[in-house]
Amino acid sequence: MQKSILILGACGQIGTELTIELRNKFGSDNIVASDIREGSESLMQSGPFELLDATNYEAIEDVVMHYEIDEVYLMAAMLSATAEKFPMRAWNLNMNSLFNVLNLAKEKKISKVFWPSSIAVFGPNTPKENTGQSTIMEPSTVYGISKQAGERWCEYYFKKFDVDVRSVRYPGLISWKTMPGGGTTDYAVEIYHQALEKGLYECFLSEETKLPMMYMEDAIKATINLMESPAENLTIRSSYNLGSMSFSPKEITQSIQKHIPNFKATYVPDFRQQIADSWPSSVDDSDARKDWNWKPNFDLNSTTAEMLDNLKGI
Ligand code: AKB
Repeated sequence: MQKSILILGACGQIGTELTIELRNKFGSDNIVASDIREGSESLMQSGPFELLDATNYEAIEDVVMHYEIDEVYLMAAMLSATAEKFPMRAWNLNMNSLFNVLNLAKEKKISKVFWPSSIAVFGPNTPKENTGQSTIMEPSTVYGISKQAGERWCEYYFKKFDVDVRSVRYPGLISWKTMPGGGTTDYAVEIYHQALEKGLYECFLSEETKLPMMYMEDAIKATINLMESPAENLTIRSSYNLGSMSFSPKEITQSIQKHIPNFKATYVPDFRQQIADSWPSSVDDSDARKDWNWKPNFDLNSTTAEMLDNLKGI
């Protein structure tokens, strides 16, 4: 079946690769990329592109009507570290953009929504290892509070208004095509760039801080698989835990040293340490595995090999 998809926040770390993959899968003309700013030439020229503010309901509605959009992937958000600096801007962006797409679906102007949640929904009182789907949450960051509230609203719109909304709690995402911006897990991308450029990296988290992480190819696969799964298989309409690997800055350093033996990392924790300390070390994603056959392909060492290989070629 042919369908049209709109991606909000298409120029960001996830949006860029999601746009490429959806264009490969469903045909470039059917995938409308949009962002508040312009992105890479290849993204803007490989299919339709619109400058669009995800907090502007009327503007999104115009694009949805113009392209006869069926599904919206809302990838625009302010991440954890930046959100601590601009709490109200983060809250307004993260919540208003979500209400905009949920309300478009409630009005039956679109038929399906993808919205990303995060491991940030968990907090300091959450059990750290193999963190369950439903457990103590109590997020302590602005970003986490917005993601937790968003999850509640997604489930509410599903139950009350029959909105087909789907979501995963992304861990830290590692990619080479587009840099992340403003997150606490960004060190796990920066470290590869600095290892190749300088052979040295000053990490803003302590060496033992273990967090759940995932290679972007797995994250994109999970996102599209969830969206393509039959609705009747899905038992969770807040957001699915999604796991792959967990490692600390020390472990990623050791993995890089297998390729670049002289690489050195130093550790100078800043305000992001407290955010990282409030998040789980690993998550239990058995619901995603059971409901829609989730299974990651990449571990730390295969991620390192891919990252270094691809970054060398740029
Ligand atoms: C962040 O660090 O803020 C994000 C996330 C884990 O959601 N990468």
